[in-house]
Amino acid sequence: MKGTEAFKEIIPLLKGEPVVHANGYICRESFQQQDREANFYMIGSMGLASSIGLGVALCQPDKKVIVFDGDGNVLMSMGTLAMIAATAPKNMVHIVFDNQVYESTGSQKSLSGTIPLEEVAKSSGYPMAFRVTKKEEIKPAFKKLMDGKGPGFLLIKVEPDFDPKTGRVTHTPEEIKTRFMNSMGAG
Ligand SMILES: Cc1ncc(C[n+]2csc(CCOP(=O)(O)OP(=O)(O)O)c2C)c(N)n1
Ligand SMILES: [Mg+2]
Repeated sequence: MKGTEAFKEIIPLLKGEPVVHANGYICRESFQQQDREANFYMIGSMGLASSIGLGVALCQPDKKVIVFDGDGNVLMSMGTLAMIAATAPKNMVHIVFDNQVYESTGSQKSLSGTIPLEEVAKSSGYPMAFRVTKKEEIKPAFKKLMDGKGPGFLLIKVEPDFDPKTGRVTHTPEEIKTRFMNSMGAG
């Protein structure tokens, strides 16, 4: 499946949950398909969506907190997988769009073709961690993670296909932070 198709499958499944986005195309594609107040876009720093998501999940234990991550982002902050597993927020769902490249910066190959990131998450101690490769598998896998006891990890294997013409997030970092906090009643 194409990366854009994976987003098309998953975005309609969202209700009001906070979703923390990794930088690059992850932010841009999600923003293009459906901008939401409850979307936090980490528009600059790579590797930090999972740490931010962990912080939100720990502070908002009554809400399901979702992270939309990229394979390059996960590889950059692999230690965060251990930190998430060790702090074990039951309400955290970590979703990785794995296109096996750093697509946002020119599709340089990442290591995720060789290193199964869901196995790394599982060995780190995520109680649920699995991969999907087909579009039809996304909905049931997402439901399983949302209904189960987290932290949960879903690796979605996708083909790189993002369009470089896809617009950038137009909100300022301050706007992103304020509306994200307001969406959770934390403003
Ligand atoms: C600390 C840091 N290093 C490098 C970059 C440049 N950069 C932005 S997005 C990106 C690639 C992200 O790869 P991945 O998470 O796989 O997402 P994809 O672009 O493939 O969707 C890189 C290298 C950055 N923004 N910050
Ligand atoms: Mg990638």
